[in-house]
Amino acid sequence: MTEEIVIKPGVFYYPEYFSRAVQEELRDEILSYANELGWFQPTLPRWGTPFSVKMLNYGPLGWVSDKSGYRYQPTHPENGAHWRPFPIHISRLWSSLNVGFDNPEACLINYYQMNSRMGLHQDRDEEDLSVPVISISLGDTALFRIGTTERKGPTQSLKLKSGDVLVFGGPARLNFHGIDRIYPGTSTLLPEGGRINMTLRRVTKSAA
Ligand code: MD3
Ligand code: FE
Repeated sequence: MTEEIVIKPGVFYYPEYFSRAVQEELRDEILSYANELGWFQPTLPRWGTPFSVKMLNYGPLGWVSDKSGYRYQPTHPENGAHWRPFPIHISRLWSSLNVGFDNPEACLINYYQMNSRMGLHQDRDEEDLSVPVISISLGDTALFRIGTTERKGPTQSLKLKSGDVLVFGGPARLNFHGIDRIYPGTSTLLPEGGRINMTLRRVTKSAA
């Protein structure tokens, strides 16, 4: 097993959880998937301003955002295709980390180019906020920031590298968080550079 570092209550960090070989398998799967379906461009509800991040999902439900709002749905918002099932290493991660809840239903893939950012936000579009969210980083290093349940609360920064895994649960599940910047040229994993983040989520109530 890999090292487990407790960042704060509810936040567990597993540096370089995935080997280079597994990272390459995940990369190849994601790039072939994006080649088939195309990334979608999420936009802010109401205004329609595009995010700087492109997205895709695996699993029965995927997170999408457009002019009508944020929601989970089984299909790609721009072409109606159903999301692919979870890659095996992703399903295995949930059971290996003994999350202790029903299986995840969504895996959101965020693709960051070198100038992409993600502002401080909370993840609260899921029905069951007692279930943790698991994040996997691939490609260039990112400066990640995590705060408290209040927007103005103190924050901590962490550099996320390719292969790192983070778990957010319990008291940290509703903490504000975001990506301040991507460090270009810090990884050779992605042929065009940038960073891919995957987040595994339970969307509906978990019985367990
Ligand atoms: C802390 N993604 O997709 S992953 C997101 O790197 C998102 O792409 C970032 O925030 C990224 O919503 C950060 C780490 C993460 C994910 C979910 C969390 C941190 C979290 C939920 C609660 C608290
Ligand atoms: Fe988030």
